[in-house]
Amino acid sequence: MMDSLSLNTLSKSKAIKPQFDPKTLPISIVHIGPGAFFRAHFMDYIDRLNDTNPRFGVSALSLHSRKVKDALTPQDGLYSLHLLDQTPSIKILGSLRECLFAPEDGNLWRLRLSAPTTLYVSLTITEKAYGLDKFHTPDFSGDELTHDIRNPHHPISVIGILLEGLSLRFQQSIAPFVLLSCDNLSENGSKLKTVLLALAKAQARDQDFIYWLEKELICPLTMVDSITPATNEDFQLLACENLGLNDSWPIKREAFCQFVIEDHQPDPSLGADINWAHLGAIMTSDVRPYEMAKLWMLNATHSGLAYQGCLKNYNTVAEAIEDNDLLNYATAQMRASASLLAKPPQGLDLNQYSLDLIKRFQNPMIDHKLTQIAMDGSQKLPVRILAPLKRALEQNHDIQPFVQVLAAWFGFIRKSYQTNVALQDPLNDKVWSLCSKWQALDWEPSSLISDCPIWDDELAYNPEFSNALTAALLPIMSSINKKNYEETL
Ligand code: CS2
Repeated sequence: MMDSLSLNTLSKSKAIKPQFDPKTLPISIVHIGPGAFFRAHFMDYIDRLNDTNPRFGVSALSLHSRKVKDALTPQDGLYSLHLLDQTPSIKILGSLRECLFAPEDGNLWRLRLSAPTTLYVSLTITEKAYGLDKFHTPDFSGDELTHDIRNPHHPISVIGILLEGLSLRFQQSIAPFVLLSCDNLSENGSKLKTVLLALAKAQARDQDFIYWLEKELICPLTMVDSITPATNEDFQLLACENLGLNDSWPIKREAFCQFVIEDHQPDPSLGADINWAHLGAIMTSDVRPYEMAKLWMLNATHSGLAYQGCLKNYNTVAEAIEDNDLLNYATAQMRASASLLAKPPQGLDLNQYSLDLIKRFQNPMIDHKLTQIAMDGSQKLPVRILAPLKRALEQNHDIQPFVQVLAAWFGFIRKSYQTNVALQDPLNDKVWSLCSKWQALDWEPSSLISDCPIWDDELAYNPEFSNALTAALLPIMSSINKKNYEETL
């Protein structure tokens, strides 16, 4: 029987190990939402930092599930990271010092967020947790945020918890932590700050506190990139074998990893002085060109491959990109998106970037499930498809690839509806009901386009858009309806 990974057994593994003693790391970072992406990306930077400057232990706070706490606490916070590329490598990361679960660790999260020694709070909470509507303005109608407006001191949402932590600091005259959003949103840091301020106002917080937040809270924009498939059982077995120890939650990713951070550092005397550039991050005064290139080229194409690939019954991105039609789609998508980038990142050749992205998608070691990318479409598509689509309409550019993705998204929803597979999307009731009418062979999609909850009337009633979407929908609809019809015979 293999030993389980922990501080006691660490030396038995041949994997690369932390150069620091995890036990002695002080906690100076709190991370909210410790999913696979955070453990693959942000934590790798922090582990490398601690190898030379061991001051940055991380406390990870989960809000909705105790799975991370249950898996990693018995392992002393250690877990293995597997870089899957031509030359695979394994390292054990040691910077995660504790895992908290908000509903049962209320005192501890308050203590961590208000401690003067907590210098950074980072987040990977996905698009839906930001409390923004389709116009990107704060929307507090969701259950958690509605609860937090009434109960500011007993919050359950990420935004509410952050605000309560910041307010505890304000009361004790402690400078705010630096707040690093690591989610795939355009202008993630400024959106986060806008939502925090709006919630503070909705909770009728003290004016001085609101002013302090406005003035002192630093939320740099970031762009994060590294393809990180979810861990599944097969990978876990293989990972433990390669590690020589039982790891209850190993993480895998491609070797490519990018972190672009707005160069907006606080006063170094406050201690939040991580030299991100030394760790390989790009520091820049303008993150937007990076984030737009990545969202509009990588993420847009990912979603396109996910919905079209699922309709063709492929499982992974690597499988989908082998299909010639989908490869052609991906190339056209990247070309269309690239042509809309007003200001590409300095020194980035967009042609080469497209070729590199295709190579990354083809990585046979990465079994990136299309269904993982397909989830939360109502939250992801506005950022990666609708934003460039609107620009394409304004500038009279090719809208075909964007429209093709939206048509495939509807097809994907319709197929899930038909096969009774639950749709993982916060707006699933709304989008399902739209597609439920999609039964009759002669059904036509105008109501689908006018009632879709993810875009506004301006887009819905744009004839160029609605005609193109109708044309792209017809073959998908008739093929799904035909299959449905044949199955009922
Ligand atoms: C993907 C991203 O799941 C998705 O929506 O497009 O998670 C993608 O893999 C990452 O942004 C890559 O950095």
